[in-house]
Amino acid sequence: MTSEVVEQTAAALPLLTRGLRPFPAPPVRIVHLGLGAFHRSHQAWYTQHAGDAGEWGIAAFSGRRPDAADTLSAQDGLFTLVQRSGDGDAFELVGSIVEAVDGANLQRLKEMVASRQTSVITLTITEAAYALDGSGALESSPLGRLVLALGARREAGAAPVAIVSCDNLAHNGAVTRNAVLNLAGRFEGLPDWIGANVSFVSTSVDRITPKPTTADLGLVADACGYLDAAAVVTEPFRNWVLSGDFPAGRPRWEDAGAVFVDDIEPYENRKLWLLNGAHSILAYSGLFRGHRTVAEALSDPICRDAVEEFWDEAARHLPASLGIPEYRAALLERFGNGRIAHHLAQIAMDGTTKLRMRALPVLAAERAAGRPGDGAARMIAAWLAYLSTTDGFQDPLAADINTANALKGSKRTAALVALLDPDLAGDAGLVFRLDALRAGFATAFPADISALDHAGRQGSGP
Ligand code: CS2
Repeated sequence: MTSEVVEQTAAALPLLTRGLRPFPAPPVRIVHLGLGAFHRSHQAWYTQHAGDAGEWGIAAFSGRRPDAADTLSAQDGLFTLVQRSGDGDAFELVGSIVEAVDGANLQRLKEMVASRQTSVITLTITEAAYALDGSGALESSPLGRLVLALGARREAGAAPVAIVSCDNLAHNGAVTRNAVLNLAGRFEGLPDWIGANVSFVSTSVDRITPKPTTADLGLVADACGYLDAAAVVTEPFRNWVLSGDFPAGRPRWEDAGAVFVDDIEPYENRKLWLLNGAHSILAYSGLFRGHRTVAEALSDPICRDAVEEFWDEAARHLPASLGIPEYRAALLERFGNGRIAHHLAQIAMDGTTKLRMRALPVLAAERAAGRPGDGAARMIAAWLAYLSTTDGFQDPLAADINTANALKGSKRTAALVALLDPDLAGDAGLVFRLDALRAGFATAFPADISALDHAGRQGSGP
């Protein structure tokens, strides 16, 4: 459906609001930063499905742009979640977000964070937003704004609160604590107050949620008979593992399937390496080889083989008790759901931040065990191949990538790898190996994959 058709539909259909579809509006006790599609398909869904959902409403603040907040605000926070499986769509109204606010509205953020009712602050601000060097105006970054709002909570004398990072970072609770304390150091006594009053919860989050398209909105209009410009399409699968304290209480998310554990690290690693790592391999190798979506890339044996090889490697460093073969099988099914058009370009963004989390730990573990770590190295090689074909990428280190990209041969490879880890860039053997692995992605789509080795070269045969 084109945007023109959507506009015509808009004229013909009523807008989704709580007036059109009466829906309970629970009191706000959760403040969320980063009002994107993933927040709507994940934390907002879990909160709606908690046994005590009636006590927990969300005030969600948008990120860089006000658009999502404006759209959702016009709908009183209400939106449709389309759960798309291989054989059909299920539509559900989600009403746990009761206030949607422009992220630039610092005054409202301060009020909401300072409120005695607020017990939980959740974050989906993207991985790259945690890498702050401590300089710059606090107003211009989500964590900076959070620190200003925590200052307001201290002044208001409100009770302890939990901050829950829902971004794909290893040790996201500790990473958030460090970043927040670092920024809070600008205010006398604030780090101590945070140390005594703020708990940082670590989580591993999972639900594949592509950026919604105009066609998705048209589908919701057709199926539901209202215009919902904030609808989100997601897969039926969802997972949430959490570890940490909630000093002022929390929704009973466990009723919706969330799991609370003491040691989150194995769960984080399983998700970040197996799901997100595979995503990065598919994104870079897939885009390089002319594919657009995850399902398309997975059907290319060169890309799929690279994923399996990386999984074999990563699995050696994950506890067998986590059911790795079953997890891998489920991932193949999820990635293969061709009805979810998960665009590789969306996953390809912020490569330097993501690869540090997805490829480097497995590479380091393999090398420590005396093996080359080709599976993890191939993920980096795919990124190198992808960067040779485009300058239209988004990355926090985009300027450095462009400088490195202008170099040739192994100098280029080393300069790009240095952006991930300077020590690795000094390893001439690894740089040489990365160039060889990169060449493997250029092999034409093979008619008979059994004739190829992992690098996509014709095998010499028995
Ligand atoms: C993806 C994730 O964009 C990406 O980097 O790997 O957003 C992924 O879809 C989610 O983590 C799934 O839970």
